[in-house]
Parts: sequence; C-alpha cells; structure tokens
Amino acid sequence: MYKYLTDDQIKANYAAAKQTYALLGVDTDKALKDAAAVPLSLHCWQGDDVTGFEKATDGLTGGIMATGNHPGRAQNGEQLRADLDLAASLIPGTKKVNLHALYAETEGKKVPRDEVGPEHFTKWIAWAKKAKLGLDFNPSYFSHPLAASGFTLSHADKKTREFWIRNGIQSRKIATAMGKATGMPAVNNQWIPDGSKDLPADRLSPRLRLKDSLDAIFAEKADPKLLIDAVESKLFGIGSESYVVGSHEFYTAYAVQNQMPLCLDMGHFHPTETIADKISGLLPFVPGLLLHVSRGVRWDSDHVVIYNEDVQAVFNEINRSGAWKKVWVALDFFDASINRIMAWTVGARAARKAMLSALLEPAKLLKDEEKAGHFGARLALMEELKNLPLTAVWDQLCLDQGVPTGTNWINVSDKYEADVLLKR
Ligand code: RNT
Ligand code: ZN
Repeated sequence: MYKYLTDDQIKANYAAAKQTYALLGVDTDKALKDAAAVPLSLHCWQGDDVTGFEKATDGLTGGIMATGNHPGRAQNGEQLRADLDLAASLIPGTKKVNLHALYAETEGKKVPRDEVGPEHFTKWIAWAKKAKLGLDFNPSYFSHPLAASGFTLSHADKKTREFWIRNGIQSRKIATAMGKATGMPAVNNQWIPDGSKDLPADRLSPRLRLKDSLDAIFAEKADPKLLIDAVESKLFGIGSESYVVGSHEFYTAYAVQNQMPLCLDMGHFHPTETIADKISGLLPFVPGLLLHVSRGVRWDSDHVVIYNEDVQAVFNEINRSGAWKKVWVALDFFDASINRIMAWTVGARAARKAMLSALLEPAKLLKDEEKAGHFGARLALMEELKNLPLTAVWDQLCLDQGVPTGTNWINVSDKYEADVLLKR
C-alpha cells in the first residue's frame, strides 16, 4: 500500500506555496479553479487497445499499433464504461470522453460502418449524462475491409470513397446528438490513414480527391454550440512511410480555407519536431486547435503521456497566448503493456498537471521583462520558476476535486485490477 500526506499536511503545504507564488504576482486559488475548468477528453480507445466492438477486421489496421498484452482489456461497452468510471474518479477536473464509430453498440446486429448513427450511441450518451461527462467523437476510417488498400476518403474508386464519405457524414450527426444531450459541444475529428508505403508517382490526385470528399462531408453547416469539426494531419504511419495524403500542409490549408479547427497530434511530426511553436503560428488563421496529447518514442508510438518538457511547453504557449477558449484538449495514446486504467490516469494527470503549471506561470511578468529588454531576468525567471512548489498546489487541486492525492490512486487502481480486471 502506498501512503501519502494527510489532508491537513496538504493544506499546510498549499498555504506555504501560495505565499511563494504570490511574491511573483500569481494567484494560486485562481489557477486551481482555472486548471480544473479546462475540459480534458479521455480517449476511450486506451481501454481496449483500439479494438472496438465491431471487429470487421482481424485486429487494428490503419498504420497505428498498440503493443503489449496486459490482462484485463475491456471487451464490451459495460466493461469499458466501468473502467472509464474508475479512471475518471482518479483524474481531477472537467472531463469528456472521446469515442470512435468503432464503439457503436448495435445489440448484436451487423450495422455497416456507413450506417452507424446516433441510435447506436444511446448507452454512451445516457452514461455520459449521468456521469456529467462531455463527449467527443471520431469517424473510424480503419479496421475495415474497405480500408485494406490503405486509402479511404482519397481512394481512386468512387464507390469506396462514397462509402467513407457517408461514414464521415454520419459521424457529424452522432457528434451533434452528443453535443445536444450533454450540453457541451462535441468535437468531431476526421483522421484518415490514407497513404503509401513506397514512393507514389502521383501525390496530387489523392489530395484533390481528399479535398472533394471533405467538402462533401462538411457540406452541411454545423451548429457550433453542438458540433466542432476538426481535421487531423499526419507525417507517416506503419505502411504509409513514404506518403500520407492528409499531411500537415494539406490540412493546415484546408482548415484555414474552411475556418475550422486543426488537430495537432504531438506524435505526428518528425521525431524531434515539437508542436508548441506551431500554436501561435496557427492561431491567427484558424478558429481553434484540437490537441492530441501523446508521446512518440522514436516513431509515432503513442506512448502514455508523461509530465515532460514537450507537454509543458504546449500548455505554456496556450496560457501565454490567452488561448484556453480556442483549444480543445484530448489525449491520444494506446499502451497495452501496462494496466490500462493506469495508462489513462498517468496520462490525464500529467496533462492536467501541465495545465496547472502553465496557469501558475507569471506570464505577464515574463512579458514585461521582455518588453523592457531585460532578457537576463527573463531567462533567470524561467529557470527559477522550474523549482517552485508545484506539487503542493497540485495536491490541493486533487483534494479540491475529490480525487486521490499523490500516490494514493495507485492503491485504488491495483485493487480494481485484482477485483475486476483479472477476473475478466
Ligand atoms: C492516428 C491518429 C488518430 C488515432 C485515433 C484512434 O495516428 O492519431 O487520432 O490515434 O483516432
Ligand atoms: Zn491523434
């Protein structure tokens, strides 16, 4: 059993930390409220290694991969929701749950992917309402025989393309129903795996077809109170190493032209390329950004998010740009080698901690020093800020939000693994 500080000790530490931050003009009470209010979308697919319930193919396709065989994977909606309930109880702050068309519940009926509709998500919607969770959605353009060629919305065959366009159109209807039911707009993200292993001779035609397909999907205007459309770019996938149709340039241009949020996945760029500096480069041109918070290790490996410099830099940029209302934050990783609830919880707590740390940064002070040309002080402050008592404020956030503090949550997860997961 892990032991952690008592609630009284946490409160005392917080009181001391509050004074330290106040000396820099930072209001820790406000940071606690603001950090808890940012919606964080938990991706349902960490709970079952992106398997879904439809199982139209023998395993995951689309150039993404979950490795590992830790026991206890969720195998149906009830189990996945129970696991998400437990994870949600360990993660502080406002939460949403991100679903994929693959997670439709069809009562044993075979429903073609292009006919999956809001009626197949009624259980998810009822559960989310009860648990006071928002919902987000994604059409699933993979793990399907019609995606076996590696092409979907950009496929050369019109019939195949139209099938996937219908999947895209349906996804917007499902997301709209989710937005209506939960009272929070649902972000619906379009990601396709399209691309090729080796050098294509024609890079342009698939991109022209993708543009047309997207235009058809987005033909109906969205009600922004219910539905936020986003498009996600990528550099390469397994089996699409040489060419990806929906590249960063393609979707940046598409998002700007159509004034829709662009999704930046932290694992979708060159291995040493980070996304923090892209935020202020894009914000003047797009109405918002969807972040897929992830961790690539040597490739787009979708490792569990940890509290590291890359993640911190992303949230610092959002805070310094005053862009919290223009950014939707979603997790995107899938690790099957460890307890999946721990994967969710480690990743989500890390993301929330980075949000809190960003909100505790005296951004105005840094900018004032910059304006004054006092660059030595700017750098000195950035260094000093690194050892401020963030942990004391983080513990208070967990206490305020009614979730386990410090290492205590590991005990809760271990008990659930013994009582529930290992009995599956
Ligand atoms: C794949 C994309 C995409 C998926 C999920 C399952 O590289 O990152 O977002 O991970 O939609
Ligand atoms: Zn992603």
